[in-house]
Amino acid sequence: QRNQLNLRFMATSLQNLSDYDSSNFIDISDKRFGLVVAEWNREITDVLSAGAYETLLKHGALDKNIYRNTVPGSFELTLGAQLLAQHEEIDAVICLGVVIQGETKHDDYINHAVAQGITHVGLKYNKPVIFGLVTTNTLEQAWDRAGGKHGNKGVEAAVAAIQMLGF
Ligand code: DLZ
Repeated sequence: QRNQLNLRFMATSLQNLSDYDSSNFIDISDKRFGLVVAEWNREITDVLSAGAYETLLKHGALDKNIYRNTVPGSFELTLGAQLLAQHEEIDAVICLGVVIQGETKHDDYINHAVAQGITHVGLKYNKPVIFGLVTTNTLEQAWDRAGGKHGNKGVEAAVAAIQMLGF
């Protein structure tokens, strides 16, 4: 049984962020999405943003219903999410950022603040607010999750939003 558990863990930990099953997706052609994208590590967050945007379009969202906004860094994702989520016409918010570990614990503080903050926003407005934060030790690991060997976290975040709209 232990081996089975280990195998299951490995399968989960190696899951490609861009692999998903869309067979039970709802119609999202009338849904409005807010994207909040951190400008810190912008080359990477642009790729996450493109992944999320293209995934929404691929599954039926209309370009005019996707509102993309930037914030300076990941710490500001929470307020950006709230400013979008408070609008009744927004159905789901997708937060995208890249936080790389440095010499200090800044990454821990930012990651925890964003996780708690956007959880709060989602519960306050009763709508999906998705945690599309890449949190890695190195830039290379971040690129691996932005169109690299582990897929694209932006794609995963968009899929999570669609799935939660169908909940
Ligand atoms: C200050 C800072 C640092 C050191 N590192 C990152 C990072 O890796 N990723 C990121 O998105 N933002 C970082 N920031 C900026 C903070 O998120 C925030 O924008 C500033 O502290 C201003 O509140």
